[in-house]
Amino acid sequence: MTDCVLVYPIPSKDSPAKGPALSIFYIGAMLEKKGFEVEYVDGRFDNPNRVFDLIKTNPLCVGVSAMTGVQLLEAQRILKQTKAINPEICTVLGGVHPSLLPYQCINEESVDVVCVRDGEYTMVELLNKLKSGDSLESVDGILWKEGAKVIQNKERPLSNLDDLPTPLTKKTKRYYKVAAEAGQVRILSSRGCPHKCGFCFNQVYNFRRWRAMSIEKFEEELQLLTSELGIDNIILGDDNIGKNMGRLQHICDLLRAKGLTWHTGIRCDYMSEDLTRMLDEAGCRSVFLGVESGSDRILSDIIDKQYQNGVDDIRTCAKNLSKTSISGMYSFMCGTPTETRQELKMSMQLADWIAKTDKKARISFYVYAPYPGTRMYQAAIREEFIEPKTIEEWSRVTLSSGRVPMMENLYYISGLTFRKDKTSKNFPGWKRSFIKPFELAASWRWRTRLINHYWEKPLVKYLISRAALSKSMEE
Ligand code: B12
Repeated sequence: MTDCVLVYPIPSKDSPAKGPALSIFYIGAMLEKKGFEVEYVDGRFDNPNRVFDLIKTNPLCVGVSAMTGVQLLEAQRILKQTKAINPEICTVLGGVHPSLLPYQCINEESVDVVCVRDGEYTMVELLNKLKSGDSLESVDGILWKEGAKVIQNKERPLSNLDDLPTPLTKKTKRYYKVAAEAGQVRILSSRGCPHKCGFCFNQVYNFRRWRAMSIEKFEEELQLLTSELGIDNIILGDDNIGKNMGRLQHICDLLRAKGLTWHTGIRCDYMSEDLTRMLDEAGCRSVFLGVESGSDRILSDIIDKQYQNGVDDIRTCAKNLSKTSISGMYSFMCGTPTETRQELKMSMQLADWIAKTDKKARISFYVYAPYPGTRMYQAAIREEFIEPKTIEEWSRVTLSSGRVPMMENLYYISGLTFRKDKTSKNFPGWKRSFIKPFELAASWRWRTRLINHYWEKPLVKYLISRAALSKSMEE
């Protein structure tokens, strides 16, 4: 009999991400190791009926993962359906969003338990209690309901990564195979980050603590992934891969020895000439860089990015990358609290400079989305952000939909101007002719900075959503 169904609802309607759903696989691997019967559902790949067929087998528990945005609404729908099928099944909501807003989430009628932060040990203890029929009062790291009363148990310390079984198991392998085919297998060598960027979940979720697995454990997991999946390409999904440079060098040695090409995210100020060369020689082919802004004031006073030389650190990074075969994905964030029109123009100027300096640069402008519990959240509320009060309202907070329409315009205009890689994937071959006129118009708008009245936007949005839909149907 199934003890637990773990669900990863579809995270976005138009994202091509096919990476493994580590949020539930880590938990499932621990449950499997402890002898529980686990089934997995990934909303991106499984038949929509699978989750309900599994719920009808009456598992002890249905655990659903959610981050802020689209995934949250889908999570709510599944939890409601679970209760409609069998109100006796214990429903658990976990993930980044419920960890940041546990009280709002536990007040959802269809949620019995909210798991705060890491779920591996919490779920083992919870399932043991459900099996024995005992009270949940001694399970650390949860909020739960006793009748009409909400009870918050003791906080659970963050897990030691060396104690966690690898998320690739016999049952998760089929999802890993999809990721492998798409070149999107992800591995984590550490979690958390010691920096204090005011928009990031890390300051609240990980208490700005960086925790790493030992190099031996990393090597073991890497070996398992490469031998089981036959991959020659991997993504290091750490929040901060460069926190310990000696360790990163060790990781580079391991990746090079395996002949893997790889991708990661890294802070711009870490990208010295030596480090950039080291990554290049070790097979790194792309890095995601949180540039955020071209204004020193925004970087230091609003975000607190902790760059010693402000925007100059970003320029140095772009110059160093331009001498290598690594492609940088430079991510800007517009609409941060107190950002002026002039400062936004500074970001656009920096983007132009990067595009000229580093020919392989890919550049995206996202709209700042205020996430609960973060330092900049209060500043956003002081401006004009209306605090969402329900799961439905939170599900509409995304990185492309601006509170100010002009910001949303910039997301599409910069995308069509600088993300030819994305456009050619979405509109392959002759299909490119549909979007071509809008690409030309967007480049002209970018150059002339005419971003206020973007009358083509509804058409562009329509074409992109159609392209994403037809691509997912083809696949
Ligand atoms: C990979 C990723 C994605 C992928 C996911 C698909 C995939 N699997 O490849 C994609 C690209 C789709 C994605 C999209 C988005 N993402 Co994202 N993403 C991440 C990233 C980088 C890693 C997630 C991960 O695998 N973590 C590792 C696992 C092990 O950690 P975890 O998820 O926290 O899970 C643990 C606990 O939370 C808990 N847990 C999790 N689920 C559950 C469920 C149960 C039942 C229980 C008990 C416990 C539990 O236990 C787990 C194990 O310890 C994170 C950053 C991060 N470090 O988490 C951002 C992050 C999760 N994303 C975020 C967001 C907001 C988004 C968007 C929704 C943004 C938006 N609003 O538009 C978009 C989706 C829309 C779009 N246009 O693309 C935010 C979430 C913030 C928040 N407040 O929720 C993060 C934290 C990034 C950030 N720095 O702010 N994302």
